[in-house]
Order: sequence, then structure tokens, then C-alpha cells
Amino acid sequence: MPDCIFCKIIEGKLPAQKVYENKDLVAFLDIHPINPGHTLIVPKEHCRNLLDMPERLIEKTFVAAKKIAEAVQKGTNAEGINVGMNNEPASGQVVFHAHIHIIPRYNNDGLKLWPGKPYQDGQAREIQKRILAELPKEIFC
Ligand code: DGP
Repeated sequence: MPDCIFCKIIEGKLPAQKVYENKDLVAFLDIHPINPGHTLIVPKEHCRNLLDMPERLIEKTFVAAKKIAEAVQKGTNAEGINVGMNNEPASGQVVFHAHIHIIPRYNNDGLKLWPGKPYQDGQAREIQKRILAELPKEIFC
């Protein structure tokens, strides 16, 4: 994709602090880290986000993410790791080339988890029904 920052990093047209690379994906340090060592795992094939990724690539990317998360945790002496993907602007996605965030965390790093909010009466059952109606049956093989 000509205007994609991550495609340019993958092609070597923009610099990045890479920590891992194979034929399917690359991992490099996020330029605006939540904590030092915040790493992005990026499939080389241009996909918009998780919902656009073929399953074979999801498998490869998440298996690599687990291994890279272990290295990031050890290399930064982190006490925990957040692993996440933002999908679409409402969730915070700003770079529209799929990527997994690996974020080192510390017990006293001052970052709060997202606040939860309680369901209203009947709301959980209703949303459960709507999600079930959207799930393809073959997913439960
Ligand atoms: P997201 O909100 O999930 O789309 O996160 C995009 C992340 O990409 C954000 O944390 C900052 C990072 N980022 C943006 N541009 C660059 C860049 O040119 N180089 C690197 N290394 N990271 C970038």
C-alpha cells in the first residue's frame, strides 16, 4: 500500500528498531511507547486489521506474538504484559495496517485498566442472543 507507514517500514523505506523478522511478519518498537519496549507485531501482507486478516496469517502472527511477548517481558523486566489489537477508529486504531501491541507493564506504572460498567436488566441476555445469531455454526467444530 503506497501510503501505509508500516508497509514502508516492511520495505525498508522507513527506519524502525526491529526485534524480529521472518517471511510473514516483522516486530519493531512502537515509536510512542506506553512503556519502554512496547513492541508491534506486523504481518507483511497488508491487511487493515484483525477482521481483514486471513486465518493462516492470524495463526502465524499470534504464535509469534506469544514468543515475542516472552522476550519483551524478560528483556524489560516487566511484571506483566498487555497484548492487544485496535480494530477501527472507535477502538483507537490510527494505523490501518494490522498490528498486535505487546506492552510491558509494572505493578506501579500508574496506568489504569479500562473501567467496566454493569449490564442493565436483561441486557446481557439480549446481547448474548445477538452475538450467537451472528456466529457461523462451523466455528464450534
Ligand atoms: P494503533 O492505535 O493500534 O493504530 O497504534 C499505532 C501505533 O503505531 C502507535 O502506538 C504508534 C505507532 N507508530 C505510528 N507510526 C509509527 C512509525 O512510523 N514507526 C513506529 N515504530 N511506530 C509507529
